[in-house]
Amino acid sequence: MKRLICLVLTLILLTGCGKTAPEQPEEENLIVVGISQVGAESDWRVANSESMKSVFTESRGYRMLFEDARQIQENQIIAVRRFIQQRVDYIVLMPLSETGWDSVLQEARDAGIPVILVDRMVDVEDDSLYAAHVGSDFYAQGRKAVTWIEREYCMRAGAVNIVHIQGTPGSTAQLGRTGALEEGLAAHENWNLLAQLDGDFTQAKTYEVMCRYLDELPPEQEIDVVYCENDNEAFGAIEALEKRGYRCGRDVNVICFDATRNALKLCMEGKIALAVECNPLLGPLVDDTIQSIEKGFTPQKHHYIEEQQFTSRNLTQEIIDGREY
Ligand code: GYE
Repeated sequence: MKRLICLVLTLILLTGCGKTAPEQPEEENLIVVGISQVGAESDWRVANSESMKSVFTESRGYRMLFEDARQIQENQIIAVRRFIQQRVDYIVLMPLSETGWDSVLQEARDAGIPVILVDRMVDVEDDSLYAAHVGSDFYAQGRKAVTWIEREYCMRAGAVNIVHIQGTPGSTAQLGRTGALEEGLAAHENWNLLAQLDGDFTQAKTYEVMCRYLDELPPEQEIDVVYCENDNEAFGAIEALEKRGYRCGRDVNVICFDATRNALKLCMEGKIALAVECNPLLGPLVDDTIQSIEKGFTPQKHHYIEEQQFTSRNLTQEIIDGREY
């Protein structure tokens, strides 16, 4: 009898009889998404990764494979190849820099795996190597900053002295933001580029290069604007400037991109003059793109999100408290 009960119980378990409908999709129905992230160099990047992780969950029908390349493009190429071998359904790639992607994207295409680019772009001859791109217009962001400088210094007859701290060389965010500033410099005779430094989008590197630069600067040299290509560079620059006695918001106007919560706080305090928004919450848009491909549609090739800009004039505590990142 005992044996019989055991057998019946086993059969019930095996056939799933008596079970309520599973809440989660069956393992084999999950859409497998391989994500190759640049790294964790900035607050923006961390928020971007969180956004992906909150969307690509099993309860939402996904299995996510997440690889952090630690700011090394070669690691991303290896990750993409691994995803191809694992026969994932989609590859989501946040490319470190624009060049060097042709062969690995070709391999993904040969394997029939759609690649969705997030945040930055790739510079490839054949744009059918990726299915879609979701991100920001970095040149437009740079234009906002340049327009702000033009307005702020429109009455200045003498030089406007600018220190430019660049992001990771060759990345779309660097190219677009740098491109806009360089155009501004060319268009205004009195804009004087004091230095162009590589901050690699990190606080630590910017602090280091900025300290070194300020140490070599003649004491009488004025700095009007420090154009930082992201928030974390601004944090490092402010630290270095204040250490050398500069008053940010009075002697020097610090500009940054991203506008994450910590930058907005500094903006409200007046230490950051302008924070141009760059929205990292791209997970839901990537999800929409995948869902439309699943339904047999061709997704929009480029999806740029609308963004704003902040100064102490339009910022409120409410905006800061409501900031998700
Ligand atoms: O501005 C910066 C990051 O590509 C938009 O990369 C991204 C940039 C962002 O590390 O903080």
